[in-house]
Amino acid sequence: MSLIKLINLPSLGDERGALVALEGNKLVPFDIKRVYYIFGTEKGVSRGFHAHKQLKQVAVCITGKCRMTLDNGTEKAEVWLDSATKAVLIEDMVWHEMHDFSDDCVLLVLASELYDEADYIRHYQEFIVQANK
Ligand code: T46
Repeated sequence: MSLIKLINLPSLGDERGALVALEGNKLVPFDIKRVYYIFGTEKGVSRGFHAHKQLKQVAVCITGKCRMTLDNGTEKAEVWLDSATKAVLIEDMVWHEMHDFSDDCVLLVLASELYDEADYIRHYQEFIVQANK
C-alpha cells in the first residue's frame, strides 16, 4: 500500500461558498480526540521531524499550502497539501516533516489521541531502529 494515503474531502458547497465536514470514523478513520492547527509559520521554517508511536492523524491545509514528507523507515514520499479538499493520513510510526509553508498556510490536524509528549520519537536514528524492528 502507498505511503501517501490521501483522503478526498467532498465539498458540500453551494452558491454561497464551500463547506467541508470531517467526522470521526467516517472520512477520518479514527475517533477524533484532538484538533490543532498550525499557522503563521515563518518563511523558511520547517516543522515536524518526528514520528508517533501510536498516534494517527489527518492533516489538511484549509488555506495556503505546505509540502509534507513521509518516511516509514524503508520508503520516503512527499505530498503537497495545497487544497482544502485534500487531506493526508499520517499513520503511527511514520516520520513526517512539513516544509515550504506559504504565508497564508493554516494546517489543520485531527488526532486520534490527546497530546502526549511520550508518544513522540524525535530522533531520526531512534525512529529507524524502532521502525525496522
Ligand atoms: C505533528 C505535526 C503534524 C501541545 O502542547 N499540544 C498539542 O496538541 C500539540 C500538537 C503541541 N503542543 C506543544 C508541544 C510544543 O511545545 O506545542 C509545541 C509545538 O509542538 P511541536 O514542536 O511538536 O510542533 P510541530 O509543528 O513540529 O508538530 C506538530 C505536532 O506536534 C505533531 O504531533 O504530527 O505537527
